[in-house]
Amino acid sequence: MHSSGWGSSERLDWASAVLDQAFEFSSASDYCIFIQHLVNSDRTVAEPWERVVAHADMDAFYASVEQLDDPKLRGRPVIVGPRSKRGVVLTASYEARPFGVGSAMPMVKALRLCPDAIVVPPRFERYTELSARIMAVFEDFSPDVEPLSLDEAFLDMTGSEHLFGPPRRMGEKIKAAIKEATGGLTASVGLSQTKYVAKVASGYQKPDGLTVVPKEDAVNWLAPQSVARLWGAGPKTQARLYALGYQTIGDIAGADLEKLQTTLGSLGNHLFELANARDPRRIEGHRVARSMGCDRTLNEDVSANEDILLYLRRSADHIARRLRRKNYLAGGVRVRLKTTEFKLLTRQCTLAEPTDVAQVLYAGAQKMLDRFDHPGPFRLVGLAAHSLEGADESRQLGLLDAGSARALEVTLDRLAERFGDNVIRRARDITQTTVVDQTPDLDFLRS
Ligand code: TTP
Ligand code: MG
Ligand code: MG
Repeated sequence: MHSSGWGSSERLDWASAVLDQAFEFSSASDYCIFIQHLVNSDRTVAEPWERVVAHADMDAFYASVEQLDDPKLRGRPVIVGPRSKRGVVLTASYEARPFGVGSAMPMVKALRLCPDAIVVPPRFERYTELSARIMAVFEDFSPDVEPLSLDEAFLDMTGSEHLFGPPRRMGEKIKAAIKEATGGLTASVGLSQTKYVAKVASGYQKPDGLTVVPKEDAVNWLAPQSVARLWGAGPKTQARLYALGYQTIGDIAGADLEKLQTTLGSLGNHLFELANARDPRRIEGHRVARSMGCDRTLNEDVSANEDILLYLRRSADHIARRLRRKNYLAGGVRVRLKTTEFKLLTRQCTLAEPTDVAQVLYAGAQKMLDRFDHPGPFRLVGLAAHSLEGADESRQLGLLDAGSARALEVTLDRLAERFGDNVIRRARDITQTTVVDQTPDLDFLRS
């Protein structure tokens, strides 16, 4: 699918071009300068890095999706967040950022800073859909992908030069593939030999950035940057570092380690290591999500058991399909109900056997529902599968009890894959369309 880096015919073309040009030089020193230039250029086949870590993060993700879907928003300051004045900004497009608008800022303040901004309410389902496409692109590039959120991931690219070329080419290819798969969204990518430096590098030239930091440059490259860029240095730690006279990462890299340890304990050691670009952490590509849930905020509050069960049934179908897609089994279920006073009530249980069958999740949820003693009404009905584990073959054999239900559900999965999730609806669901807001599938957020 991906074209390889340098083929042998390309190499021959290049070598003959070098020779052709070499004969044109009038002096030996011109020729030497030319060769030096080639050696330094990206086209030379450099020694592969011992480890290659890429970090990719979408630019102004939610806002860019809104601009992608609505051309009228392109080039304009866009704020994604609830229209309510009480809300906070989820993100802002790059056109709004020079005004100082950013994530987590109260909406009122954001609109004071940028009165011309267009506020767009979030569409989590759409972000989730694009996120899944982006993650699928990452998986085309590496078997070891560690997602950190809907819009970013680490990719272990070690040893893949023969497929994608040197690190800079890898980054270019990842960016181009994301753009193509999403219909035009941009990502910023950083590449280095460690996770920490790759992450800082992806943020270095946002938006649409590409920053490559070879191992030998990493310490010098980090040095002038603010201590705020150190992982694990939250606002409190930053204040302490400033008080101790440390402004930049270079100040920490050159600090007296004992002094750092006395004042900051083990965090001091951690920051010292990062500042010196040492970060041995591997990319954790195969961690399993802890839970997978589906909360539905309803247009009209519900009290009757049969209405609540309807939503639980739908959520069970949805979650079980995701479990099967990701090859997970759930060890338990959790039901959440939110009262009209916004009080969140939770009941959870462990299942007799881990499962990925909707009918079993639903049966568990039904039992949990009996344990709530609040009469309602409720504004939110949520179901989650918890205690997830990878489904290996031996566990599958234990699913015999629910075997026929599972077989039916797998058949429905295939239909849904071919014709879309909405092709199959339970008869009762067809008349019900009262969900106003559904939380995004955060399957990628593996903690
Ligand atoms: P980020 O990657 O942190 O931000 P971003 O993609 O909007 O912008 P940047 O170019 O700086 O990476 O977060 C990804 C999405 O997650 C973001 O578009 C909206 C959402 N988000 C929130 O809902 N609340 C928050 O506080 C943050 C930081 C992000
Ligand atoms: Mg982002
Ligand atoms: Mg991000």
